[in-house]
Amino acid sequence: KASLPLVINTWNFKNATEAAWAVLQSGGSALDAVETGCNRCQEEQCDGSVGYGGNPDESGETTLDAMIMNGNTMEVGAVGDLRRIKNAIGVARAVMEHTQHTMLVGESASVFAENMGFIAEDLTTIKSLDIFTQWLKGNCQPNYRKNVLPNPSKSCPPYKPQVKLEQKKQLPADIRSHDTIGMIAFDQYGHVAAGTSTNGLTHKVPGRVGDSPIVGAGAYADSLAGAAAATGDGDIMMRFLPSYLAVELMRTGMDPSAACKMAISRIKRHYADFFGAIICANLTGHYGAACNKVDGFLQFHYMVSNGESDAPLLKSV
Ligand code: SD4
Repeated sequence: KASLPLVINTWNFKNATEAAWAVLQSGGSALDAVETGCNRCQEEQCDGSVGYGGNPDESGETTLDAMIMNGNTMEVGAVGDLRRIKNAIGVARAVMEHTQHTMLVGESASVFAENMGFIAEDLTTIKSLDIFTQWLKGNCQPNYRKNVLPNPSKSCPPYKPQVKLEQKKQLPADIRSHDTIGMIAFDQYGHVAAGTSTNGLTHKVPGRVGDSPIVGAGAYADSLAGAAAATGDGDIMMRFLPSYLAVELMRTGMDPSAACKMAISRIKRHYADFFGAIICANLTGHYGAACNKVDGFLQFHYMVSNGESDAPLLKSV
């Protein structure tokens, strides 16, 4: 049953849903709800793949990607490869509200954040250091490189090119290492917002930015059509702008579940085994989700709050 207001987010990040819902219940805007919900995950380091201290890159550093979109004004703020600042979605919102720009990246994004009053601190934790050292000690594979490039890490043996088949076989294990929060919210004023926050992929090549801060890929919102957010293998997914596609399909009147499925199958046509999922909702409060089942392995969980029950509902597809 459809009902508004509404909050939906990827994965079973229940505290984030509750935090966002509380904002809407107290008369806050969809934008505030999305920022608050995603920030809750950043603070709780949801699944180790949101916020500080997770998924270190090849050099051992945790870097963050985030975006927020106001579906009424179509303003967007985003940060990619953000370093040393914990509240990535807060910085994304500052980009939206205090600059003429849409996206800032890397070291310069961190300097901007510091100038805006965000505290600079090391995002490395004992856990992320441990993931990094285990990786150095272990197979030390520079993931997410196709081949030929030498491994720059002196402690690692020379990089052995991987064939595509081997990369595919690794997929199920990788699923655990990427669980971005993507959230969409509809408030009582008819405003729609969407946002994401993640620390990306483990052992990524430094400088790598995923789909999460890319408008139309990680998330999209339009108060005249609906909103969507995606999670999964961003290197593949950002090539297809699945969140934009889902919203555009809903604009034509397509049911949200069908729109999500079509956004996933568009990617699947080219990358049958990609890991990814999407959530979306239209202006009447109908929502849906879809994921690519790699060998039937993946069950995608998401959370919904729309006043139909006291606690957020855990859904899966
Ligand atoms: C990325 N899309 O950086 C993110 C990771 C993710 O579920 O969503 N994992 O590619």
